[in-house]
Amino acid sequence: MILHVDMDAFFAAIEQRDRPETAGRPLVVGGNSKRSVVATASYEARGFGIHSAMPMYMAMEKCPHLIVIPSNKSKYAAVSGRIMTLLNGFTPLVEPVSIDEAFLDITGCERLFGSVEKICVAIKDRIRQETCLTCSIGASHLRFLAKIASDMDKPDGIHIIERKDAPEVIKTLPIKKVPGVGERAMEQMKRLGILTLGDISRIPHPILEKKFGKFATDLLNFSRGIDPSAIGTGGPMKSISSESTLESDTLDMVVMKKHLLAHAQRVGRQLRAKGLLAGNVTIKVKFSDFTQISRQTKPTVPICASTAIYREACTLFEQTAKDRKIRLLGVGVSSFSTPDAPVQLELFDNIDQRDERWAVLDRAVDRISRRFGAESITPASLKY
Ligand code: TTP
Ligand code: MG
Repeated sequence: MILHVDMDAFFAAIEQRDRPETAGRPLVVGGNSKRSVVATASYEARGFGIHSAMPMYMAMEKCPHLIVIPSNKSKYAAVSGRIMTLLNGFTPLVEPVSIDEAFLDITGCERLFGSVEKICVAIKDRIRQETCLTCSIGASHLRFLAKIASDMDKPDGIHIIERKDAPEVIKTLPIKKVPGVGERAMEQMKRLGILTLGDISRIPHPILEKKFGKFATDLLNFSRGIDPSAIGTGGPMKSISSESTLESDTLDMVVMKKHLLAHAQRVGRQLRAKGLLAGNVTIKVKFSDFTQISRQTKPTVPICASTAIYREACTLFEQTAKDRKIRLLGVGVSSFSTPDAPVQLELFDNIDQRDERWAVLDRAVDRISRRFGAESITPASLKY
């Protein structure tokens, strides 16, 4: 049995806990400048139609007495760490997937606790005692259904999808609830007449594959009640990203590339600090009308140099709409491997002298950054 534990209104709940006078009141976490967005909203604020990623000015319009608290990431990360440690007390098979959620494989624990429901209650009690926070838990024999289930009785809920009920849940599950189905996929799904996960089984595999690539196999498996992904305990990190809202919406390529470079550097620094290589580079672009796209590419070999990440990000960026004003830019990396993996040979076979020099430069810059702070050393100009 797999559990998915997801904290309720995580950042906002921590701030409400630490400021008792705000309990039960509409509160959001985020910057309070005109261009900030809401990181998350308390459930009281959600009652006013406020949600994550909403521009702050819009949130304030919807609720004039809204309490706005600046984000304190290190505090939230510390709480997250405590929660993950505590979950490890229930089973060693814990896979943290973001700052406020984790999968747990509790197969075999039922004998100790009595039933799945009792384990869920015990976990919720333990988290409440330790952190004074609530969470919601979903349970299913399938990982993807556990994630969907944790959202079904939010906040402070437990939702168990029994094995015998899974086929009916799958048949009627709105396709947008399936993890991995974003806005772009939704459009394609609509065109194919797919409204529920059950509808997937009607579509021939080659058509699904043409439209959704590798994801087609997951979709087909999910629709048949198969989810072979095990709970990975390798650690929380699946991707590293950095993004920011620009000071004003812009069409200026130089400004945008400066931002891409800054993000590529931040991401590269974190990647190298963890001794990892990235097999995927992603950019995220939000336009002035708030529509958003993300694009990804696979470098020919896994990379970790900031310049290489920047080059990939720039190529992706140049392929996207350049004639629309841009509001937000981000760069991310994923598909990690370590230099010890077999890919190493290929990596060094392919590396050219220029990349080697960049690697030396990166190492020097990383040393300076560690000593004097992340922003202490930045490039003076752009080559592009
Ligand atoms: P979520 O689990 O998506 O949201 P939540 O915990 O605030 O609310 P819910 O009860 O619906 O689970 O995200 C966890 C935290 O991640 C959230 O508290 C703040 C942060 N976050 C952002 O900073 N920006 C975002 O756009 C989202 C969705 C989350
Ligand atoms: Mg949450």
